[in-house]
Amino acid sequence: MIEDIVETVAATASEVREGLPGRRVYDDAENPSGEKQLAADCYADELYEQRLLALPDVKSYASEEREEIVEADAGHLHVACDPLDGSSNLKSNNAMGTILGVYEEPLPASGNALVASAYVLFGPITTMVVAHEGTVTEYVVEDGELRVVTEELTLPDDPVVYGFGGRVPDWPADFIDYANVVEQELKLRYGGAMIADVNQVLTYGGVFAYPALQSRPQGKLRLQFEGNPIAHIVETAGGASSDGNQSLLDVDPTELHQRVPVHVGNESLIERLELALD
Ligand code: P6P
Repeated sequence: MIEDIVETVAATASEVREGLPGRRVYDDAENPSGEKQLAADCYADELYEQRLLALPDVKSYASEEREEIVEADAGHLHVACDPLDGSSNLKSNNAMGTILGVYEEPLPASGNALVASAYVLFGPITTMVVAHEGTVTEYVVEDGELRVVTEELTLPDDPVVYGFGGRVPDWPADFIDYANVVEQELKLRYGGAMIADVNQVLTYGGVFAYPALQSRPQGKLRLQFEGNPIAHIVETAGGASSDGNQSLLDVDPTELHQRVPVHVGNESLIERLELALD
């Protein structure tokens, strides 16, 4: 069940982290989103596929790093994995990690079909955040083992930080207006790996966004692998999410690698965002 998946991801993530040195080189390949793949991306992807599909409850494995879904013979849960979110941070030795969504329907699926979501953050220490059955739990991961450090993680009421992706000249005018106001109220925290930036929002309160851009109206982040799981975690922690109009969990799934504008954080900041984009 979910506990087996969480424990397997924690153990595998430790192995992935240990294997990062020496894998900072780019392979010749690209992922389905047209992004260059690091040797580390492929290494992590193969490990997660192997370990997760070996679990009896896992029916399929989908990854941001591969076009097709891999099916197992049995099981009823469908996992969507971003094996190394923010892998471009490997070159500069900044935080990154793994995102996992566990859906009870075949992919592409609505975020409302998530039964659990998690990320493993490779920061100064390795932590794991898991949303399941209405609660968010934070763990420290040591030698592949999980130790609970926060039993019911909730978003702080008073927002402190913000982080907005993309380039300012590429933001639509209505998002620029929203950003100009938020920048007067909060502190900038943007590090180029969504889970590290979202972890700051969950810790201090605030908002993270990778908005729609003029050059790419659907933004950069993938709904199945990034938007849905992170929205599930933030909403379970008492926050909100939006594609600009609605909760990310309500966005219609049309294709496995579809992109979506991502905004997550304190409810008041997300409400203001939706008003600004109206
Ligand atoms: P940019 C990492 O590549 C990622 O998918 C997210 O983790 C992160 O928030 C975003 O893209 C960073 O994008 O354009 O700032 O490099």
